[in-house]
Amino acid sequence: MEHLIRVAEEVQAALEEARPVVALETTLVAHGFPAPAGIEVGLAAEASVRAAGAVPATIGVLDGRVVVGLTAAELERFTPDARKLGPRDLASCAVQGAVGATTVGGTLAAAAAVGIRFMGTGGLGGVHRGFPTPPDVSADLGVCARVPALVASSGVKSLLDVPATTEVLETLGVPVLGYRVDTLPLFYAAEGGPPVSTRVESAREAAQIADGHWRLGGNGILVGRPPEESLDVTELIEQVLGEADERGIVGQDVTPFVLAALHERSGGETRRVNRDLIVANAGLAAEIAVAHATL
Ligand code: PSU
Ligand code: MN
Repeated sequence: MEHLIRVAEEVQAALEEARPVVALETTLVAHGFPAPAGIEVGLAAEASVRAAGAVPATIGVLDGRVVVGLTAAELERFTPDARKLGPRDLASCAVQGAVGATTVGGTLAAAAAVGIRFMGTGGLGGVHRGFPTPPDVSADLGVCARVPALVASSGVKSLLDVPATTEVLETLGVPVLGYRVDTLPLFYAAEGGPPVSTRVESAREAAQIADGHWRLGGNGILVGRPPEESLDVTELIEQVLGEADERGIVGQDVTPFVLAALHERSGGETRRVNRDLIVANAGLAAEIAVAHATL
């Protein structure tokens, strides 16, 4: 596998000694924030994982290999022209020698290949609103069904159909745990989402449930943690989605367009909340990974 995957020494040592490791994605670094802000967010998420006592493994494709544990200098290469990689794209990108930023699904696929079971991020991909033709359903959901890993998040991407996404997660057998909440956070907003399948009160409880779920043959688990500072941008999101539609913006271009417009019209508020929740979720993923290592 070495010609295809490169695992950083620190990550490899932690995995061999069964110490906690948390995977982090690069799509949010390259495409989630106006460049170069994503780099700072990625580094802050790594620091948050370390502060909670785990080893961060930021994942992306570089120089013909899937890299698990990017250095800070390598992270700087994840600019907006990086490819956005879902699980289907990892091998193609490596073979073609392009720079590839992994989504949640792409990151989990690579993490699973080396035995990492925890990840922190902003929001999971899911079912897009309005059931357009052709439909747009994130590959993140399929990977959650196939891979034994826990993802700490603030729910799913704000522009999605959140109830439809939680229905699909139920169909796929993916537990949706609310971290000290009864409903799945709506990314920027703490309240108003669909009910979670189980509320948990601590990182240890989430780790115990993950352990049980995996022993029973289950795979992905989504943990939803509300943002510290709740922002209601429901109407703004609907307005911006309408504009994207009018302009014929579809597929992978929708998220960057929406995030940029939200940022601009909220006077930078959405970007600040987005950054802070990513950093906090990385820390929660690490707390759960640490608890899991001591079960
Ligand atoms: N949430 C955000 N910004 C993002 C993403 C999620 O607020 O950029 C990214 C994540 O990497 C997620 C991906 O896995 O979007 C899903 O994209 P798609 O719907 O194309 O699968
Ligand atoms: Mn999509």
